[in-house]
Amino acid sequence: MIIVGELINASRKAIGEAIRAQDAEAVKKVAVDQREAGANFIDVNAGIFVGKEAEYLQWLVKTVQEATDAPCCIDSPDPNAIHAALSVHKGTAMINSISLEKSRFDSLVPVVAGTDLKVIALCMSDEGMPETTDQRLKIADRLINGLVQNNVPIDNIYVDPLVQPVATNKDFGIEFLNAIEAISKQFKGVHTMCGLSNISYGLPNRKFINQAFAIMAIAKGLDGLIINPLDKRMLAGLVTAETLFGRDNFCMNYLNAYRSQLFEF
Ligand code: THG
Repeated sequence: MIIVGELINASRKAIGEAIRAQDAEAVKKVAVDQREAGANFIDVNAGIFVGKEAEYLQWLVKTVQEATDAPCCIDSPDPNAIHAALSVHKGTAMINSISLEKSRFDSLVPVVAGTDLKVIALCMSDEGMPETTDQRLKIADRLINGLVQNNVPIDNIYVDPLVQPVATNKDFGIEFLNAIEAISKQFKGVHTMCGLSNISYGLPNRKFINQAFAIMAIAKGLDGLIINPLDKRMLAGLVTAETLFGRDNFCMNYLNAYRSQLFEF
């Protein structure tokens, strides 16, 4: 399971303020806390700063890398901001994300071609956001093939089928879950990744919904999550779900998590 820590996102009030004030210590603390909680990548997102996004994203990458050894997951819909952030990143970053939108695809394929960068392939096209399993599969197929043909190893591709709020359509949960299952089965060796919180948009007690959804997605094969790694209840649920899904020899991960107190709540 790959965990991407989501907390360094300018849409969160404290982070937006820290970026605006160039408060490196505040950002570093959130990076270190997430790394110590088990994050494999630290997501960095400065998307609210129109016109300054590239500059701020570069600053976030530098600041995070001064504080931790974790690589960044560079989160922006703007290829230029991603280019800028990558130019200062040390080691192997994850790009969040490429999609089938033509300008985004054409701009980012040359960046990942023949490299060892990890890349999130977001199921979105110029026709908009997919709603059904089938629409997601068609986009995933074109994205995976396009990347593989450009010498991106399948093991470096993380397909994000795109979570949509279940409050707007009762089938948005199941269509996403079935997409995870179909993608994992049809494209052997590819990874899957998702941000969870959209599923609960507009509903009360969102944490509870996000956790239930994460566990259901793991039971369909999901192996990457963009989450708040400081949420111990969420992490306990994820570790347990992986053990139950057959990904934990001799229940060692479960037992280690129990003993380490990392997952106590
Ligand atoms: N897929 C991919 N990337 C993504 C997403 C995705 N990046 C952004 C987002 N979705 C995941 N990141 C976050 C970061 C922070 C929060 C949610 C998702 C967050 N949300 C608070 C909440 O849900 O209650 C509200 C914000 C706040 O704290 O003020 O913190 O799907 N590839």
